[in-house]
Amino acid sequence: MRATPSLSLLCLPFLALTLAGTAVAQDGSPPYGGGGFIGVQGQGSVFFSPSGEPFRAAKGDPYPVMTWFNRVDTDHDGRISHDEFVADAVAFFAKLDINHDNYISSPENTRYENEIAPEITRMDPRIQQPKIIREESDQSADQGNDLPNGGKYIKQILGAAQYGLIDEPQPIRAADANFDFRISMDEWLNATEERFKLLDRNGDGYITPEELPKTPFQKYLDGDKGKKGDAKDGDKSGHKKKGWW
Ligand SMILES: [Ca+2]
Ligand SMILES: [Ca+2]
Ligand SMILES: [Ca+2]
Repeated sequence: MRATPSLSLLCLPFLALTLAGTAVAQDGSPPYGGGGFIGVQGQGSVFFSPSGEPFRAAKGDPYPVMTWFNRVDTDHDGRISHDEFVADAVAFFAKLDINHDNYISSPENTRYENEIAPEITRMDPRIQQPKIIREESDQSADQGNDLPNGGKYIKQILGAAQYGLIDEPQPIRAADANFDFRISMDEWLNATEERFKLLDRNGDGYITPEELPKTPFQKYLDGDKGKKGDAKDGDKSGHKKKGWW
């Protein structure tokens, strides 16, 4: 079931997230981290770590993906080892687990959505959404034919995925493998393992800066600067994007 995290982790959790987002928008609670929140007004930039931790940067400052990277790379060898990656994930779990019972409970997750990562409850209009609809489900076939769009699916970039390396709109909920609305440490470590595997593209046990895909928001920033057209004929040129979007 966890073999295809980009999909299986995605659908269910986000339904609940959407509801939560409605509540957030209404109460207008103040942002976490004092003024770093970019919202839809477009101040600064934000990066979401694979564990769902936001890193924010002021407008004009470098995109904060390397802020995360360098913090995780505790031995400063320029790459993130498996252990470093896990340590970072566990540290973030501890930040979320307010009552230290080794679970991220539903209220603790709500706090995450409302206070720590309010960006994930909104759709950032600057993110370029895919028009369609990859046909990557062809292999697993069957399921497609009954769908209204003829087996293709529209996969929007939502939540934390807008600012992240992995297509997980809500990285906390995504770890809830047994759907009991709380995240055990085991679930968290399993999700962390999957994330490491996704990001360590060449499988050598390290994540290097070169391996990191650009986040959708980062692509927006690049496009804003350089206006390079984003691969209309990418398929023909054989420059097929590797990865999950
Ligand atoms: Ca390292
Ligand atoms: Ca807890
Ligand atoms: Ca669970």
